[in-house]
Amino acid sequence: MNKKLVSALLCGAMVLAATTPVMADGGAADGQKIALVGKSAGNAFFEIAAASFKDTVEAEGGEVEVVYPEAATADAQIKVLDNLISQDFDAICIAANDVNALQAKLEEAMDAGIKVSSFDSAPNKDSRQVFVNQAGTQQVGQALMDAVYDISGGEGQWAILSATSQAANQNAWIDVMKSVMEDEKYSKLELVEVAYGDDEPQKSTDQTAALLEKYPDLKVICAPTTVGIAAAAKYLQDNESACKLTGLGLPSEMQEYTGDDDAHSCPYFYLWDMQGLGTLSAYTTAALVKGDITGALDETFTAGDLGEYTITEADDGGTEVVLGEPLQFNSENIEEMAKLY
Ligand code: RAM
Repeated sequence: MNKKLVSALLCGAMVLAATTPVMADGGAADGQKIALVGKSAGNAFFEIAAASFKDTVEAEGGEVEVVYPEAATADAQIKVLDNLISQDFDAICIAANDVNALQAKLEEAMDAGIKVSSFDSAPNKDSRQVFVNQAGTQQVGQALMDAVYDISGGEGQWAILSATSQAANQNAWIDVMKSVMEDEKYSKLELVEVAYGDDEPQKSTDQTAALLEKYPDLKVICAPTTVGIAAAAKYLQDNESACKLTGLGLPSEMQEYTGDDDAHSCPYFYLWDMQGLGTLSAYTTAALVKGDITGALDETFTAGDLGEYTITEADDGGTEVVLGEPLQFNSENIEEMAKLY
């Protein structure tokens, strides 16, 4: 090599070294290409989780593509998956719009050597290697049922305003609520209807209005969806309804509706650590790609600053990693928490 060429190359290398951001060398996601698939577009819930997921993977040396289906359906997610499988992704982490309908497609992905994890909403146990559960399914269902009991005074009519009728996570929580309700303690509560707002604000508003019209004595609506609860909260509050609300919501979307007095439609509601959900999902997926875990029971791994996690058995017989407990948001903490998510 002649001298001029050597010095040009050296110079280029120096410029590159000076302009390339410092990457965590050998980070937990080093060189990995991961796709994150949400249930639907335009939902702040997925945007918040995706931002933490992306930040985590990038800080650990990998790349993330966040993809949303055209609609909150399994068919629309199958289209997305088809497209992802034809590219060179190391892993897909998905929040499922249906428990069983994605199985063939996710098995195809795994057969093609792509690691498959899920977060928020689990496809069945054969469709994934591991599920990142934001808060135990039982715990969420129990917390919601107890909130309905408490807010209603232990008796009267109540209804559920859910997301889509196929949503894997909402259906799992609703099943737990129904089984908790079999206990004698809840015998004076009557679940009159499970309505579906499809995680669309307008449809959720319309469904809330329809519930109030059909059941004028309705005491409580429980909406285990951030989109549904925000729409119902506004409708009930604007109409000064006597019907109260609880469920799962984002503090930032619920702040103006949360309070113990008549002026607010929602005394309290639940969710979980949203940034933690994105971060834990990222580390879990990266650990699958790295080969640190396979998704089998009792395996352990380190999720950065969140610490060490152990893979446990999920209710559906597959495996999961549980982030933590459901968190309650009420008039005391809503202002602080709304700043976070
Ligand atoms: C909506 C989605 C999501 C669910 C939350 C509580 O944003 O349906 O899957 O986890 O609500």
